[in-house]
Amino acid sequence: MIGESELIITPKGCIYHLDVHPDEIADTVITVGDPGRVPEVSKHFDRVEHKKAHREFVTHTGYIGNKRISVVSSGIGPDNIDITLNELDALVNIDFETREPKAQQRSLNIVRLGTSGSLQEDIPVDSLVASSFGIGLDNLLHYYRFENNADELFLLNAFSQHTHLTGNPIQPYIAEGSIRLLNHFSGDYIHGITVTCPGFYAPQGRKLRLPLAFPTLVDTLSSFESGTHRITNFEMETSAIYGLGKLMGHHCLSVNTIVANRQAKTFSKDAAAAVENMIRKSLGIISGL
Ligand code: R1P
Ligand code: URA
Repeated sequence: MIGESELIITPKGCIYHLDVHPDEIADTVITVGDPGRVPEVSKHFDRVEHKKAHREFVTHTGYIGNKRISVVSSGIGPDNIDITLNELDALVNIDFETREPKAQQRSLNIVRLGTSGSLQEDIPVDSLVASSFGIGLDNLLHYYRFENNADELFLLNAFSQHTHLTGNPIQPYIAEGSIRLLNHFSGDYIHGITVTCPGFYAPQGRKLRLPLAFPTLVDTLSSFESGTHRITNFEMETSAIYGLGKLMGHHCLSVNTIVANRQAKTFSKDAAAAVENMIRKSLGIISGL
């Protein structure tokens, strides 16, 4: 039995941070960083049956046709993904009455619809990227017991050799997204490796007033190549979602609208319209999964 301090259930039977009841979550979950993006997604639903909001975690569950979909905001960063993924998993895979894992485990389809910075000059602002792998420069996954498959290990070794970040005191990790979901996102979606950073400024090579410990970070990431793989973009959640999702048995994909191009030094002239384009296109795919 999982203790009251470990699995925290509110008096209304909801999970602690998301404040969502097990009946209120669908098997298809869209995660977004920005709480304000949740209604931008759910406005496309045919009907919304549940709306919840607690801290940065806003959840709407509804239907497109017969497809039940939840959209949940995680807030910014891998630390929030620890909360979001663990609580989503608890909602579907732990019995809140007995406080025991359910005998039959459910696998969610989890699709992140985020924003991101491009690391390649030929991936312009307003384009869409779907991530084959997430490489984490944060440390979240190091708190879980995690084993890489051969493809992940090969890429991680190549990345470590190229960047010399390992032990620096950064310990990069890697996790693969769902190949099945990635294959649904083709055509307009550019595929590539996404690097996840534990911050927006120095951890993404942005210099305002403070000197950078890794001033060549952007170019080092942009110039990485291994076979047909390259790093397309960076942001702040993908590797944590891929790592935890995989450990929990969920199918995860991260899709991002490029709002900044760090090589061309450009920013989208209308990021809201570009994000709306991602939402519309992606919901067309997600509702058919
Ligand atoms: C930083 O501006 C935030 O935007 C990106 C980053 O991952 C980070 O969360 O994603 P979202 O737009 O989904 O929040
Ligand atoms: N989100 C990020 O994390 N980085 C960017 O450059 C743009 C959006």
